[in-house]
Amino acid sequence: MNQPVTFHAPRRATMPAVPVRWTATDVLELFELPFADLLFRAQTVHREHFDANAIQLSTLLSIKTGGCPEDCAYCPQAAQYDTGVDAEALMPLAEVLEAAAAARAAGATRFCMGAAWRSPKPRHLAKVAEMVKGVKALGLETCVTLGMLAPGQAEELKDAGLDYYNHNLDTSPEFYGSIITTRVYEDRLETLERVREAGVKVCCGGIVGLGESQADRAALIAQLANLSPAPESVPINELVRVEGTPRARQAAIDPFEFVRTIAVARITMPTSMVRLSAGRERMDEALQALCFMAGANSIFYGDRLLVTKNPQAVRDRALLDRLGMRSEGAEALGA
Ligand code: SAM
Ligand code: DTB
Ligand code: SF4
Repeated sequence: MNQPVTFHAPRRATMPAVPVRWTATDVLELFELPFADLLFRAQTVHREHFDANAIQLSTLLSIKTGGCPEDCAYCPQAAQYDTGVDAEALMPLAEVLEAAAAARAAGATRFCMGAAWRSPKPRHLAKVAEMVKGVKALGLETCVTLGMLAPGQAEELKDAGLDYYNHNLDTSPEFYGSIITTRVYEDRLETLERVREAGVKVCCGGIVGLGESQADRAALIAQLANLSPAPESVPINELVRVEGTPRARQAAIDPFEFVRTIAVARITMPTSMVRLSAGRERMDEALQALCFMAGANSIFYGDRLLVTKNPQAVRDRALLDRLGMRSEGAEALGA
């Protein structure tokens, strides 16, 4: 990594209308740049497309917790791991709307509802559609993450007013089988296609620190960047190591490597929102500031992610304030 690295531009198409394709090797070359050069490139790209001092705030709510039949090795909500997370029923509409109103009052602009399902049943989807309608009526952007979608389900959500569907690729195609065996990469890509075809915006990212190699991280970013178009939102999660999951004892990733992943996502997906997602609870403020300098321009905001902790909202507001950064919904910052 100390060797000077020649950067090869991605194989740009000659016709401007054809989107840029990134090979995993192109992306790996970005990862291998000296840290300061990589950050400079990421910042340059970031400032071409965004206000570098603005951060978007999304609040998460687990509307259906635990008892999931899938075997994602990182997930505290998988029924087969003993993590102390009990299976609950789908949350009543009124409770969801109460949480959404509180999130809006605290300054969030997007409300993301997550369910621990492999895929939603039709009767469940109808209830989630009601939640989407209600949250949208509060003036918030809406996002849901419900697992794999069957034909027609993305359209049903779109009709209810859904803005974004979150469905992560999580890791590289090559490493995927070591993390999840109950569904394949193709399944994930198929759901993403259904979401796109329904006219719902795509929120799709991954997890860093699962034990994958740098080449795997590069391959994940290449997969995301080559989606056509690239996802509008790209959550980059650091693994939250939860007792009882197969990845509970995973060694933590080098913090600079995490920052590199953010920077590479920013460079390869210049107009996407890149979200510094799970894992902030264990990051100090300097590291989070580096992530913002690398091009992250969104965070999960609120004291909880789905079932694990997130930094307290009051601390996040203080951090943004110290950095002279503004959030969308900044008028609520003093609240
Ligand atoms: N069940 C649905 C699915 O898997 O698509 C939706 C909810 S699932 C919890 C949403 C995402 O949360 C996963 O794709 C994964 O990227 C992320 N996630 C879950 N557990 C995590 C953990 N321990 N650390 C970091 N990210 C995690
Ligand atoms: C995403 O990429 N990260 C969020 C959201 N999309 C749904 C979930 C993070 C979950 C972290 C562990 C937990 O609290 O369950
Ligand atoms: Fe289930 Fe989603 Fe957790 Fe996988 S990540 S076990 S699909 S809730």
